[in-house]
Amino acid sequence: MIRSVLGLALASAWLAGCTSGSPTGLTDGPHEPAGEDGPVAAGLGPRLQDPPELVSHDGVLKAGIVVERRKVQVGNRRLYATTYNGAYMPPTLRVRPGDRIDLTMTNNVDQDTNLHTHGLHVSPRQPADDNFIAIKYKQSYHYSYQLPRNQPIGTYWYHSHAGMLSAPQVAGGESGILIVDSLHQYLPASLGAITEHTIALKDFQVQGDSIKTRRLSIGAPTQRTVNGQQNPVIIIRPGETQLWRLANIGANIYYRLHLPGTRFHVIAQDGIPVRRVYAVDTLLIPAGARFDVLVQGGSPGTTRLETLPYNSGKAGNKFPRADLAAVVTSGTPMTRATLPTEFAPHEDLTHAAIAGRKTMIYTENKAGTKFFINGKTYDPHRTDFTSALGTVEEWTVRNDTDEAHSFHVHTNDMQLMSTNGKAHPSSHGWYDTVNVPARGIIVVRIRFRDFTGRTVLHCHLLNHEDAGMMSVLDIVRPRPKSKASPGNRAG
Ligand SMILES: [Cu+2]
Repeated sequence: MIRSVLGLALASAWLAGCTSGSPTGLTDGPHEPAGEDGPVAAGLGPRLQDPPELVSHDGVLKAGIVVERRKVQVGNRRLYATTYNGAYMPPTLRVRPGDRIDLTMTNNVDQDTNLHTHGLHVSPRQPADDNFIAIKYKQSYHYSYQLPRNQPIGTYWYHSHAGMLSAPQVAGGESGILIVDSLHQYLPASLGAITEHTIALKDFQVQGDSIKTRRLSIGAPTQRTVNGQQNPVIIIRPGETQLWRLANIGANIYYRLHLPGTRFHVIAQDGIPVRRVYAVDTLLIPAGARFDVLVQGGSPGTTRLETLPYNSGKAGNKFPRADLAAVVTSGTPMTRATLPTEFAPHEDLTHAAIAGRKTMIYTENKAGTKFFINGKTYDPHRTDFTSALGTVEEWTVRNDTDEAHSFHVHTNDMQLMSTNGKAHPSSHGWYDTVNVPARGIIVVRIRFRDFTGRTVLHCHLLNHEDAGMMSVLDIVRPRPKSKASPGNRAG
């Protein structure tokens, strides 16, 4: 039932015999070329291990996810974690548009849980992406997610969305990567054999012999990992182009990614391919967000993939700089590929007819213990917003607090129109998780496609979500217009 790809065995072989080490003291001096199976340069950590994969076959991915508390390898330590299938970094689910995911989740932890397929355009109703489900201790739930043919292609993730318990469960380990294939269809033929890496960012705090899950403080020192490894080594040849799937699948913190000497060429955001590729030196990645990027190897040497300091505001947190991975450029140089510019087609809602407008106002109490949308904390039994299937709405999210939050909506992606009044380029406008700066305003547009049902929108700093910053959205069939009205689309 559970299949894993050959890459796992290879990656495990890499780890054997490698000692974990700190990259502190790295120099930019010459390194021994690291061939396909040669050792990584002395003093560096283990080679980056992509997570094992469960891959769909003949249109179906059958998977079992068991939630259990176990002592596992987490970075350079062994700690108790709430694991999926016994690992801090669980298998990547790899599917294609139109596939069905049949997934049985079994809960062996004495706390309700459930599963959210973050970013997937699937039904918010049972047995699919219904985040109101509570899987009790020792019970199983059979999820079945039918991906539509128009499911955008890129990097997604799955995680616990348990009521008021998302932060402790995701921080404890309950998150993994989900990939919709294949971005290759948009890449030029010269990049057909491109090396691809998942760079899943998870962080943990420690309490005794466990990952800390209770009374989590967003600003407390935290250990950042990549695919569950501490400072792994990524190897790239001079001139080589690689596809990196950058995904912040932790509970609460921000990353501001930087790779000295190289730019990130963004080809997809939150699993949605961009219309036009753009290049940046740094990428702000709020909790929950993903960027698929192309990077190109420079001159031989070693550098660091790092997160730069980020200050989320007076009432927020100062996240310090940290090393994430060592990037070793070595081996036979390759001819630098010309990167694509025009990438994938996507709808632009700039000139769409707007059927409704809504405003969501973020506030919080002084103590930072309660968080509100339009003055209310989350109540799963209350419906806060209603939208009609098939229509486009414009939403304004106003952050009346002195710290950054993020805005995430389930079921449908959104086009970011502006941040703080500054228009956002429509050539790369689509997201499922958008940062909302302290005292800032974002405007987004959403088309409600394909699915009706109750779903949610919320801040994806999960401490905030658990403390109230979440609302229920009901997507309903539009009221039938009079018979004389032409063009009334049946929902
Ligand atoms: Cu928040």
